[in-house]
Amino acid sequence: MKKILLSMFMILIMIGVAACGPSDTADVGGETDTSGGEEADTSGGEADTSDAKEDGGTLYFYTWSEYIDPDIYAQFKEETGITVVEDIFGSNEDLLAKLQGGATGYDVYVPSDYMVEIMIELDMLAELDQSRLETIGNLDPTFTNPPFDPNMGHCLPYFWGTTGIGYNLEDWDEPPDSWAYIFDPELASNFSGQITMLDDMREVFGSALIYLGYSAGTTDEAELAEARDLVLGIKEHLYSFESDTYEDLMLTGETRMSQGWSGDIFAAAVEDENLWYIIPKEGAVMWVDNLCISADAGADPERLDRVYQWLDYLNRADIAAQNTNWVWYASPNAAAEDGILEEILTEPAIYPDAETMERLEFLGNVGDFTETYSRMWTEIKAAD
Ligand code: SPD
Repeated sequence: MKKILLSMFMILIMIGVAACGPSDTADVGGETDTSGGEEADTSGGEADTSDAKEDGGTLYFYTWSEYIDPDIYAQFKEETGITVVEDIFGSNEDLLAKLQGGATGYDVYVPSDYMVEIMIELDMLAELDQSRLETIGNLDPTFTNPPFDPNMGHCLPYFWGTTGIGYNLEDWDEPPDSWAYIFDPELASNFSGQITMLDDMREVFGSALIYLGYSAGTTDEAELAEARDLVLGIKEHLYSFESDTYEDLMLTGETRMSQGWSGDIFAAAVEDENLWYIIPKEGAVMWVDNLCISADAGADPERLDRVYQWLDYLNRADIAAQNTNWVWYASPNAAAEDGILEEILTEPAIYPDAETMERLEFLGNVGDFTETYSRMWTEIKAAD
């Protein structure tokens, strides 16, 4: 079963991808301004820090919210003496805008597939020296030659997942099975003011385009305009566009349905078993997020040394399993499988079956057409 799934994934990853922060400037690694970063809490972990290693320096990690078991920071510091400072972005476009706005000092970024391709084109990433990673063999071969980063020339795959619908079982006799529950104004009105969509233009358009029967990475202006109008048609029923705390809003009951990322909803379901997640029947966006080295860290041997220790640590079988069991996303780390919870490995909305995989699509790099996405996204955001 797993083999079929992986070959489906390989086909998707080969055809799908090929087809297709904060705004202030912060020198997070510099001595003058560390405001862009937030030091990870390394004091609350279980690890005994009494005989911790001597100061191994600091590594600046720019990632998505709640995308790592926070205990890992303390464990890593205990083993290496390196302090990891975490900073958060909300979308791939936020990450790029922050860096293009002049932010420097980050050592490792976590962009998704299409953004890796863009960042490589823009010379923002250092090349990956796989010979410096003892754990490189832990990865499932399905993930080691992605078209957005041939032969992992720059990045290591971190987690993968899908963008579907989070809902509350209390509200449904039969689970929702379609994007219509969000995009059909009449159906959405049943939860008016209690629905969130991601604050992420490619994700919002991607889901809308799939619902309309188009490619999630269309470069056809008329199709994109149709998707924009679809979202405008249900905007009055949205609570907000929200990417970082939407699962918390579901936990408090303030919202009842969300366009969301698989692991976020399943991790929330650990706290409230009434929360659940589906991949709609029309299909969904899938993505692979990656650990990538910043170009400036790549030019500094001391920083690079810390970076390889961090990448190797996250890619260790036991740590990757621990991390997966906290974030509830699918792991590309084959060696971690023995340590991953059975309910994660067997959940078809986390590791979809072959039939579902056929309905998944990568967003893809749309090149200069990104400007059209941005313009129409602004029109959505600006509308009353
Ligand atoms: N908690 C945030 C998890 C981030 C998941 N990746 C998003 C991919 C967007 N294309």
